[in-house]
Amino acid sequence: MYTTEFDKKAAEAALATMSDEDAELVAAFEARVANDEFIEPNDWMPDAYRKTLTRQISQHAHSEIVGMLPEGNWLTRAPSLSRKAILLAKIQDEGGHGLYLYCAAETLGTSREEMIHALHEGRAKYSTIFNYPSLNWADIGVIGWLVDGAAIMNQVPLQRTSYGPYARSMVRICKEESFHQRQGYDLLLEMMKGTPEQKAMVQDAVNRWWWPSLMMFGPPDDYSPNTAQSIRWRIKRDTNDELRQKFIDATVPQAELLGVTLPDADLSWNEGRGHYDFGALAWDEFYAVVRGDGPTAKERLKARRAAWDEGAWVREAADTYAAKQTAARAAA
Ligand code: FAQ
Repeated sequence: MYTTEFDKKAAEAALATMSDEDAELVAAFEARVANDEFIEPNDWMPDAYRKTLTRQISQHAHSEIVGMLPEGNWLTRAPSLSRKAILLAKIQDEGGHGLYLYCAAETLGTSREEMIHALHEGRAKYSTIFNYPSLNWADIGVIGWLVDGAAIMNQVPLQRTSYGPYARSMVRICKEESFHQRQGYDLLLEMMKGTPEQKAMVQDAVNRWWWPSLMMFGPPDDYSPNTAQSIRWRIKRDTNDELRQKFIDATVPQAELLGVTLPDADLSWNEGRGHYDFGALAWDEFYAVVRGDGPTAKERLKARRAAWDEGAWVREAADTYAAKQTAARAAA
């Protein structure tokens, strides 16, 4: 199944049994990747490349779709019409991102339906971040600032990922994520001009979302089974730890401008490294959330399964309409 961990032993075994023709195909493929050419759907590619891309892109698509839920929770309670309109537009953008990404993943040979079933059956992962609850209105600002901020840091380099459809989908997604981050930061700036209670809400939201946002970048490089091969195939352009560090370096000055404290006593500028040092992440918590034990994991999957069931009539109507159109064209 495409959601299983990249199997290095199987890849080695496959290499051992490779014919001369296969070895030539692999060499030509690797030369194209090394030359920064895009690999397109009909091009030859190693099975492991197809498998890990399908895994990553589908996980990314699921994250966008599940990621609509924590913000959707606040749509009916937005404090003004304009904040509601902005939030609605953002959530719709996330839905669009999911759809581009499912399309990109489908070009690798797995149907959207199969991917969605894997999500609903708990076989496919989605980002750990969306298994945390959104408890107050400031969470909406912090999701934009930190969660979209982390997503952008990870996704800007993916505009140069080696698989053409994934790279192209990232161009528009990154533009929209950039707007999302600004709207979140703007919302927080506004709240920080408000009452002591509003400022406390922002600080509380930052305290809860900071560490989970850092976990979005995935496990440390030494414990990341996929990174080395994905960097070699230019699926990933930077490692998990490199992106996490870049995100922290970019975010600390934004926190200072906003007037909030990041909840890490070990956070300090290291002149020698030219980077911020930071405290240890709770990796046990990360792995527990990846396994499906996140605070809102059951609620999220329940909501996604319900949306699928409740949308059955729309899919049936669309299929019936498409069949009628095909029949009409055939009769013409
Ligand atoms: N959560 O070997 P690695 C967003 C899994 S979009 C859950 O390091 P890899 C927009 C990983 O899949 C956010 N699982 O894996 C938005 C792998 O699973 P395996 C999503 C995680 O793939 C904003 C295993 O652990 N973004 O936020 C996580 O090389 C606001 C080992 O890890 C993307 O998906 C995690 N955090 O690197 C929407 C970006 N981290 O092999 C709404 C594209 C790792 O057991 C509101 N993806 N795992 O099946 C990537 O760049 C990569 O897939 C990484 C993980 C960096 C996430």
